[in-house]
Amino acid sequence: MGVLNVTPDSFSDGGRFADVDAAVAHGILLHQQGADIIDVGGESTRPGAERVDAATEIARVVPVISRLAEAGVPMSIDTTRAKVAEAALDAGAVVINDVSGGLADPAMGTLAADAHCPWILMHWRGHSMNMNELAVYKDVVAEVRDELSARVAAALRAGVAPEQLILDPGIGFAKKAEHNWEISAHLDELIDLGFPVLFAASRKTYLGRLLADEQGHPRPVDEREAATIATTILAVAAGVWGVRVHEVRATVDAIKVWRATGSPRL
Ligand code: PMM
Repeated sequence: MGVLNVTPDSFSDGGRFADVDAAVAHGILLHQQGADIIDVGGESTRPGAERVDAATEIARVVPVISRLAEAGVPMSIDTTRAKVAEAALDAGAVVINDVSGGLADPAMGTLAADAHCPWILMHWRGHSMNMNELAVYKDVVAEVRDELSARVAAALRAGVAPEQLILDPGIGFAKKAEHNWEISAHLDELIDLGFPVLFAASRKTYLGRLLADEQGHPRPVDEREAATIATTILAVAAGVWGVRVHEVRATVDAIKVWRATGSPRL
């Protein structure tokens, strides 16, 4: 999955693709580089981000989705709002990527049930404004697994078929660095739930902290690529279904290396 944030303030690539032509060209490039799905988002979820209204989100994503659909590019819509997801599906998106796992908008379950499309349920505890306060766990892997299972149960109650669901541990969402590492080390426990798992660590803050310089300054966002690829490939080897990244070509190269060595489980 290649990331296409059509936002002026996104965490890692914000501002670069706010222009429709530039966003469409970048989406096509990521698809040509080997991304099976392009994840189009119109609201930043970086820590502390302010929310935008649904109309703004729709105005950002729909023109880009329509043009990419015409070009034959499969897309997911990265939103927590059913209204935005519906507009995106109408414009040609084929997957709902809901970082709130259905918690932010109760109408999302009904929409996914009616649309019969894949629905990515991410582990989430609250909007980006205050999510860092919610990063409190006794056993992060067990709690993420249990909270995701509760979201699965809610989705099924809304009439969604189990085959539609994809789970995501939500790296960096209400999680400190140690929680992200713990989840990375125990992805098998999420995969054991029996649903496809998506892993999305690309360029995130905890990688910048790991690579901080001697003065403690985090590594800048655009210099976290090698660390992104390392953690992404470890997740692939652990058996995840998909990975969400900004730099598709380098990730595809790394997956080719892993496959050439016989796809070993690490
Ligand atoms: N992370 C971001 C946005 N959307 N979707 C899923 N399913 N999982 C994630 O971890 C996720 C996401 C934030 O990262 P970005 O600002 O680099 O897009």
